[in-house]
Amino acid sequence: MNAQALVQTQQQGPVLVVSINNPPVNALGQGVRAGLLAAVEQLEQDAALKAMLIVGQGKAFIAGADIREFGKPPMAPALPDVLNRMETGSKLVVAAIHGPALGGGLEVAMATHFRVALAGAKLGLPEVNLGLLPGAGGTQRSPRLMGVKAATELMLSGQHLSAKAALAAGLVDKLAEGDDPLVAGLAYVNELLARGVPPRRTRDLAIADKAAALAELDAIALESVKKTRGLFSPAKIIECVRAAVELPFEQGLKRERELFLECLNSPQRQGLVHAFFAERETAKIPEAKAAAPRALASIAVIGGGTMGAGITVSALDAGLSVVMVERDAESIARGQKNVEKVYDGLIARGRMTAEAKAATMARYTPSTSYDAIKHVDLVIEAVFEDIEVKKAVFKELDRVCKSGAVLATNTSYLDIDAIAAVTSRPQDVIGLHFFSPANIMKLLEIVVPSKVAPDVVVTSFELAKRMKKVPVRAGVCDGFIGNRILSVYREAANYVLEDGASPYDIDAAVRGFGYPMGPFQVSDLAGGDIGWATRKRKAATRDPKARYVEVADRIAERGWYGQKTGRGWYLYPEGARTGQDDPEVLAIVDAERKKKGITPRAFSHDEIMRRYMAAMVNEGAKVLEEGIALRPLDIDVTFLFGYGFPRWRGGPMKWADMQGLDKVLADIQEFAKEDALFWQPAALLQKLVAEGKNFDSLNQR
Ligand code: 3H9
Repeated sequence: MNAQALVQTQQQGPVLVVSINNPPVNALGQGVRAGLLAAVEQLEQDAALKAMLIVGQGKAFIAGADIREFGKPPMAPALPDVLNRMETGSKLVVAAIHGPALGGGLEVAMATHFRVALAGAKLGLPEVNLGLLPGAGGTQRSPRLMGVKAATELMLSGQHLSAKAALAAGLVDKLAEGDDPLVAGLAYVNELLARGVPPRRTRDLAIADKAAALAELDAIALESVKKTRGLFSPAKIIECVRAAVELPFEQGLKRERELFLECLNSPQRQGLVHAFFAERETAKIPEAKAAAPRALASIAVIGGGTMGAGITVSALDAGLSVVMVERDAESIARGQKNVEKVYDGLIARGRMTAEAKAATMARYTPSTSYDAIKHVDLVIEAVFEDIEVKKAVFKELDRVCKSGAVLATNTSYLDIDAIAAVTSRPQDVIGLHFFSPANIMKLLEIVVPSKVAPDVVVTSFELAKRMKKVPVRAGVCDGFIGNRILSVYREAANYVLEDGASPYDIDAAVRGFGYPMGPFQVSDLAGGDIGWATRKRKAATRDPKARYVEVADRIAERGWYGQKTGRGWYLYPEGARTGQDDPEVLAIVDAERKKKGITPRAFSHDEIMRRYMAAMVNEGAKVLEEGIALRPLDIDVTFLFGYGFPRWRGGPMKWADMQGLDKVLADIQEFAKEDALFWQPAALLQKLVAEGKNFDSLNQR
């Protein structure tokens, strides 16, 4: 046996044990496919062998096709061919599954003749998350094993099934005790051999009651169109299952291949695969090479408002102990209530038991005294967004916290260097920008001020990992990565508004691009008073030569803050969850245009988006140029996880690459003819275009 080989074979009596050895997750790269095919041939040719057992080494059975190969020229042997050869062979083939058996990995298992799973196995066909469909027979074999409805739902949702659920669904034949797939698998193969069980080929299984199956599929298709708006592969998955019902197996496979290639060549696949790797890449930061995390068992949260409570829930859910500090008895009681409200909601929806809540709350300590946090490893300040208030808190933290405690501020805009400067230990001070609701939103901007120690940065990434957040490293500037870029493309939207588009047109264009909501809807949801306060704060430093659109101020001055006040950009009559267009808002917009002598013109959705995206990408390039973001992918991940950017477009910088940076730059240069101050092209963007490079060339992978 060659210990280095990607596929290792070993004879155990009459059984050929085939062990996949391609860390970290045994992806089915070309070498693995070739090794598997060679093993199948060996099985056929060696008369002493009666059966084959497939197992995975390490933590996974097989996590699917090697995603890094997508978009590169195909390399033989193709997985569907390997699996067809294996399934139609004359001898018994069995899979013993532990850990993930996903995508192509589950397709391998479904093409074997029998499957045993260990506790901890995770089975699924998540190709849809990558803009794909199961392309190695998965769409044809899963309906034959599980039934049309369950198989289609598994493929459309991308969800993973536990071993127990997979047994109930018919995906596996047996559950086994223990944690060694080799032991469990050999026992099962030998039992099958002893009983003289012949190969049972999935392709030969019938789909029961085809008419009923097609009716079920129609119903699923109707639902799916609504749920997967804008996505390409779900409809293709449904088409494949239809082929599984209507066509003989081989023809169904052919149809699956055609549709798989359509998905593989789609821009959505490119965007989604980029998102997959980018979200795993952001945790790779320079500090990790030089430092280890500090101890992290107990934390304190200063402030029990919506943000403080959300952070507290995230920390409790991560298994940490939390001391929450508020200024008086009434405030701390409210803070505790805010935390309990989250858990009570889970209990009401049957997603938590009262006992589990009690056990979680046992790690929560409310206090009105800073002395209660002397012992904690990390503090997150989440008080009112005002630099003087925050500085006062940090002076207190500096006084009471133990030496080496990490002192973090949850701010969206403020200068963290200035906050660190009021303490005697700026090396311990960092920014942790959570997004609301903090217990749900995955993004965490980790904002690195100039004097912070590397191990504080690493500890913050460790906290993010424990909280199951997606961390992005950002530098200090007004708004960091996300809000800084937001403020610029939001302004571009205001210009389009003042020049002729209605807020409702702009929102529709942005939704048409794939966002769940447009910017004016978001403003109504967040509360128009928040943006108004920011604008007032920035008024003193605003460049008097810069164009400023006052429409939002006119709306806010009327007390129309959005959903919470019943009207904002939209009207929300009693009980309405979605807003209605408001003619009075249109009149306000019109009056502002008249005041400035602007004759409104028409904007197509395409032009609205060209401006919106050009502003986003241009500011993104400036953020990179200044080192505020480490790599373009950090900007992409910020927008995917914090700002509703459609995942299938991969993020704004990936979107720009896919458009062609020369096109984006040409747009910016064209818009600059109207307003050269706002539309100053980023030097980095110009440089990349001149060198014929794209943003991805800066994603050192
Ligand atoms: C498919 O199968 C198509 C077929 O139907 C058709 C064929 C014709 N390939 O997530 P982690 C890397 S489509 C290459 O941090 P975890 C990952 O990038 C595929 N690399 O660990 C990371 O690298 P690094 C369908 C992969 O324990 C490292 O492994 N399958 C692949 O939190 C560890 O990953 C899927 O969509 C891959 N397939 O989670 C499954 N998978 O260390 C995708 C992972 O350099 N994978 N890597 O950053 C997953 O869902 C999770 O990785 C898994 C482990 C649950 C397996």
